Amino acid sequence: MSTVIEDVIARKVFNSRGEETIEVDVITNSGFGRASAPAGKSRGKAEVVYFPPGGVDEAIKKVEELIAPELVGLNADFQEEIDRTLHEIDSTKDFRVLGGNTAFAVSLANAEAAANSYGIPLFQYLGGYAARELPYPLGNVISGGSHVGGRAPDIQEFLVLPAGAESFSEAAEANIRVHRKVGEFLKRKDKLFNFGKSDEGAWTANITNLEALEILARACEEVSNEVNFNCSLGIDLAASTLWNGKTKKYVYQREGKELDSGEQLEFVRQIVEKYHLAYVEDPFHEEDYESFAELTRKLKGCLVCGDDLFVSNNERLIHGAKMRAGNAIIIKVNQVGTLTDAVETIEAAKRAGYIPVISHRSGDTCDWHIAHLAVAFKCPIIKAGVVEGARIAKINELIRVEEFLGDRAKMAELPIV
Ligand code: 2PG
Ligand code: MG
Repeated sequence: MSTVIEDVIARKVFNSRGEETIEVDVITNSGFGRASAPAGKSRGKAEVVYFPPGGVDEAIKKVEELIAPELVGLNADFQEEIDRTLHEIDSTKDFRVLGGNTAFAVSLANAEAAANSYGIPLFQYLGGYAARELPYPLGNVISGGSHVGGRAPDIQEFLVLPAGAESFSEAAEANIRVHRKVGEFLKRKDKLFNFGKSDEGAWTANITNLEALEILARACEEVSNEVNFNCSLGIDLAASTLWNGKTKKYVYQREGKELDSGEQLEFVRQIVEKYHLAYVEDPFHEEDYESFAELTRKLKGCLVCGDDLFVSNNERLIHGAKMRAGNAIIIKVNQVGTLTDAVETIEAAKRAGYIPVISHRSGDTCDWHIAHLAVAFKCPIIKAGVVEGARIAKINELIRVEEFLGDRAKMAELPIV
């Protein structure tokens, strides 16, 4: 058995939105790994640059001409060295030379190649024998905001979190029941509703924010009674996409209202209380650490999660943690480029008492790596959608991981603070 890298191959493939992306194979003496990069639609300003000028074609050239020659001969199980090499070749902070998505695909393919060379699953290779906790799946049920536009609600995502489930498979099934029920309720409410879905497989409908919350709350309540455990609600406001920096207002286009920061805080606080939300993501725009901190102080029993705020970046997290801005952080590896960067942020988040939530992107591929990262690095929540091919690939992989672990499998602890 040897993990020495023999070849690194890149190609152009497509994500679930049909956008071009990069896929990389890493081949070792005795193993193989493959990863393709996802893409966000509502991106944080501080995310790395996805591709170099020239796009995916140029990124493939960078792999062939710059990355492969440096990596061949190195050991795939020295992940930090591989990722450091990517940083050294690139030499910019935001991966604008190689492209963050190029680095992502190489980094993840390399980790998988190392695991495969040892003949063990990725989560065990990265997390060791002790890695045996399954995350709770946080799933998007109704879409709005910049993911849909038009007559959809202004809030980007209405989510379900099956917080009381005792196994991952039960949790995944509960989410699917909620999703199905919401579809039925939407049809009953609006005869023109045609079961349309967004990129993430969530329903798209001509309803207001509050109507979406009402419908989701009713579905969660009914499913909770059917499955005998609690399914909670969550939202992702993706508030940077609502924010108008000139007028300093959050613009709710569909509802024709504009809120200043104080009113936004009050609006969020009221819906958290009314619908007993367990999870609120990006309630304020990406530079407003202060409002995040104020809301976190005011809410009890609800995770306040930063996505565009932190962009999985260690420095931004440390800055926010000093003022207790939020108590959870979205981890999307392609916001920072490499696995090592993401792991650093996860570790820092845990030290600061933040809950790491590992997440898909709205344009994703059928890769399942994030399922393994959640178990390996003990992230108690995975945000990966409920249905749709690229989402279900991650959910189904966690069902397999749970089966693989057998009696040793247990659900993560879900601290709702
Ligand atoms: C988000 C994500 C995923 P995108 O805002 O959390 O749901 O969206 O990938 O478009 O950034
Ligand atoms: Mg988000």
